[in-house]
This record gives sequence, C-alpha cells and structure tokens, in this order.
Amino acid sequence: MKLSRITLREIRMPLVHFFETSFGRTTERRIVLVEVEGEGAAGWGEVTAGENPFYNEEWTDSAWLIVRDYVAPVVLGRELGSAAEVSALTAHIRGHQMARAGVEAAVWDLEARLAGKPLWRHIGGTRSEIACGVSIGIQDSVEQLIRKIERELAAGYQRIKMKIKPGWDVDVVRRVRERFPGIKLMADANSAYRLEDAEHLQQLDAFYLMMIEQPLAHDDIIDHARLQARLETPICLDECIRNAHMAEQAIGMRACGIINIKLGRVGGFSEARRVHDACRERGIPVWCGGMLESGVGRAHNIALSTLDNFVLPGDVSASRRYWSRDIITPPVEVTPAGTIQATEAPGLGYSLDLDYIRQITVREETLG
Ligand code: OSB
Ligand code: MG
Repeated sequence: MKLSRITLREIRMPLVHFFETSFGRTTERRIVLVEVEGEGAAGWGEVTAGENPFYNEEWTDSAWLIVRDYVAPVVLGRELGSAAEVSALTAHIRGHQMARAGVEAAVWDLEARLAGKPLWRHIGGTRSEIACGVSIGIQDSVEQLIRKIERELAAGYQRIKMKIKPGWDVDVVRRVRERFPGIKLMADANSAYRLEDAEHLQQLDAFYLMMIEQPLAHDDIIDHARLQARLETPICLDECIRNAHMAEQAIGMRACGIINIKLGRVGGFSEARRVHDACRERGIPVWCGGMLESGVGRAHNIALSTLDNFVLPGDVSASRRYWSRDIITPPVEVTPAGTIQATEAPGLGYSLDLDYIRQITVREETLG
C-alpha cells in the first residue's frame, strides 16, 4: 500500500454544552482531521489534541506542524507492507503521540476499507457491542450536576464519571453518592492533586468509587504508586500512560489497578493494542477514554473498544451529547441499554458528511 496524498483540515465545532476539567473549560473544539489517500481509496483520522497544551503537551497547532513537517514526509510515497508499520516509522518523534496517531489511525481505516472489512474486525476486535459510560465536567452547581447525571442514567449509560478538582471534590462526590447510592461512579482529577493531598483524597474511599482517575501529575507514575498504597479505591491512570512500556512499569510498581487507553495519547492503534495486551497479561482491566472527539475519532474509539480486555464501560458516548450536528452519518447512537453497536460497514463504519466538513473547515492543506 502506498499513500499518494495526505490532506489536513482544521474544523471548528461548538460543543452543545461547555466541558470543564481541572485544567479549564472548553466551549468550542478546534479539530485536525487527517485524510490519507492511496490505492484509489481514502482513510480518515482525527488528531485528539486539545486547543491548548493543558491535558498534555500537544495542541491543535502543534499537531498540524508535526503532521505536516515530520509525519507526512516519512509515510508519503513509501511502500507500506501494512498499517502496522506506520507507528515504527514515526517512533523517532519525541512525544506528539496524538499527531502521530491522527495519521496512523487514518492508514488503518484506509487498509480496512481496501480489505472490505470493518475496522474493528481488522484490528482484532471481538465484541460487536460496547459498554458506554459518560464523562461529566465540572458544573456551575451541584444541583446542575445531579440533574445531568439523572438525564444520562435515564438515557441508559452504564457508568458515570465526574470531574473533580480541589474545591469540587469530597463534598460534591458525597452529595452525588447520597442521591445515587447504587450507580457505577468514578472521579477524574486530571492531575489536580499532589501526594501531600493523600489524606484529603482518602476521604473519597468512603464513597466506594470504581476508581479515581489520574489524581497526580501527568508524568509521575512513582507518586501514584505511593498514593495507591494509601488508598482503597483503585487508581486508574490516564495521562501517565503513553506507551506499553509505561503501562508495564506502572502495573509493576502497583501505581494503578486500571488503565484508561486513549488512541491518541498512546500514538495510535498499534501501540494501543500493545498497551491492551500488556494489561491483559497482567490482569489489569482497561476502558476507552475520550477527548471530546468528532464522529471520526468517536468511530475509531468504538473500534478500539471491541478488543477483548475493554471490560469496563468507556467514555465513548452518543454524538448528540457533544454536537448539534456531527460530521458522520448516521451520528453515533447509544441503545437504551447503554451500548453502542459496532457496524459491519468497511473501515470506520460511518459515512463522512463531506458537505458539512467543508462548511466548518477553516484551513486545509494537501501534502504529497
Ligand atoms: O481526562 O478523560 C479525560 C476530555 C478532555 C480531556 C481529558 C479528558 C476528557 C474527558 C472527556 O473526560 C471524555 C469524553 O467525553 O470525550
Ligand atoms: Mg482522564
């Protein structure tokens, strides 16, 4: 397989509702879409970087440059034995996994389409239906948070994740737990605490959360191990795990009991599968994280979630929770049982709404 062209597009998509984490509030996404063309077909990927380098070091503009100047030149025009080779071809780039993943995932989509197979089967997925949870941001009031949770539970979602930060944590979790004693509940801190906060975080043990996600620094596995030794609640690592080796190290030192896999954060499908396999071999369950993706990234997340060790509900949910109009048709829908059905269509399984993509594109560049 040879890639003849790569087209980058930046699209702007306003969120239906702002999304707030410990590092800030997002109201509109600036998303880089990657279209790869080769062998008479096209594949699509999405760069999942945020608008600012606050979740990790990447952001929309850095990703554009990394793909244009460092990823595209090594893959364009080269004879690729398979999509699985793309990861190694860009492994010399330090960091910037999300930019690398945008291209890598597009090549996997292309390869699946050329093979006439759904992407989820092509990557080795085995489940045709995936379990869905939701991630709910920090709200302006606890009442508003409780109303949102009620709505998501009524829609069928199987697990609620709430964002926490200092000043919006123990008391808010207590009120949510009192109102919903039986639900699968977890909290995500996005690195808002330090090891010195261990006693404060121990108070969360009273609310039998499924897990607490990434309480400490984005790059500190060691302190997570120290904190885990003092918490009953399992720690789930997100930001810290950027490749399979880091997953092995984190598990080996008991820094976590669960890992969230994000396609972008680990650099694409090849590495995501390695993280998945490393966790499975060590008895660590995984689930698929989200980055407020458009339909393209969402479809990739669905495919990823069909691998067999994705045993916990992920942050992959319906398009309508984010967008008044998604860029794929049909939009991603969730069943009343809180699941998404993987489709049998070739590639990522949804059609691209090219007219709408054109309307919301603010810059475009074709390489090759
Ligand atoms: O930490 O999982 C996270 C969104 C942006 C940045 C980081 C995170 C998130 C989410 C949202 O939790 C998940 C989603 O609904 O896409
Ligand atoms: Mg997280």
